[in-house]
Amino acid sequence: MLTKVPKGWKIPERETTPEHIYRSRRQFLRRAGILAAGLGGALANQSWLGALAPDSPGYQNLPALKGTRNPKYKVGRPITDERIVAGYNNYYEFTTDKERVAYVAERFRSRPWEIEIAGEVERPQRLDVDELIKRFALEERVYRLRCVEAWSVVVPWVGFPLAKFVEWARPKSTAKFLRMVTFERPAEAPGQKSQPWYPWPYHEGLTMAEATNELAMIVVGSYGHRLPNQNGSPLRLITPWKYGYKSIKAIVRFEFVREQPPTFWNQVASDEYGFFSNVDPKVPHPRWSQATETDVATGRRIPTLPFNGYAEFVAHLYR
Ligand SMILES: Nc1nc2c(c(=O)[nH]1)N[C@H]1C(S)=C(S)[C@@H](COP(=O)(O)O)O[C@H]1N2
Ligand SMILES: [Mo]
Repeated sequence: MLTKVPKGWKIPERETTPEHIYRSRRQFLRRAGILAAGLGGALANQSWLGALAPDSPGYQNLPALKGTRNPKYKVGRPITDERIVAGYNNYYEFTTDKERVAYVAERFRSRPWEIEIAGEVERPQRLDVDELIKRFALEERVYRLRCVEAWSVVVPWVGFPLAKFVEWARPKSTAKFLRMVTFERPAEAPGQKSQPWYPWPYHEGLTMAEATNELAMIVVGSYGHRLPNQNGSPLRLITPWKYGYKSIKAIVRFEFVREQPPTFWNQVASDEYGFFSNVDPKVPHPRWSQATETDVATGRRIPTLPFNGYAEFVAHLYR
């Protein structure tokens, strides 16, 4: 087990990938004869913006999408430059190289897109994503996003409260959890084809109390326009008090279920990624500390806050 926290803010991939996944991936790649150099050296602090390709694709020409700014949720940090949020992503369906996701996802077709609502609901249904979005008043909320790999950004999301969606979907009283599932299209998402050891499609879950908490949001836009592919177009979850991997992208199915559903990262490494995954600076990841995080905009290390700064809204859920 590695216990050392890397100095540079970029954590080498071998330290953030569960050990057995890292090993089986290398074996797979070696067998396939395509083991790339990868594992780039740590970038010097502060050089982040300069190191980014001048403008990664996918976000410049999207249709405008405005929401009424909701000033209730304060972050105490500037909004992160959009070039970073649209140019540095985790989206394993496409690639594990964060700086390449925008390029690999550029031609992915995220419309038309059908959403399925299933399980313990009064009326199971399928509908077009834009038909769904039309039913809700859009808000803009500026939230922190804290990845389990100890980096963070601040993003102006556009969307609506997940609680409103749940109310509209009319779950039965037997619904105890909300399960969400991402698309499975390996022909268009090379990461799904090249990484067969992952339990695709990506899937996540929340308790009904979490899903109806005021912070949980269905996000359909960012920075005043439609969501770019790399950030989860056409529709994703944002749960800002949890590590980023709970915020599942490109959802195709919402399923109300009776039992706690399995989740993608928990199935991959249950000792490292739990069901709740609330941000907690006091509980280290088995392979690195969670006490601080790198603000990707500045390269500076800042303290990590309990529940990512949202304790007043959610701590009561876990007492
Ligand atoms: N479907 C899907 N959703 C996902 C992921 C993924 O690989 N696939 N990565 C998660 C992780 S680890 C993080 S940190 C956030 C990153 O969101 P962003 O790229 O919009 O900043 O998306 C989350 N949602
Ligand atoms: Mo993450």
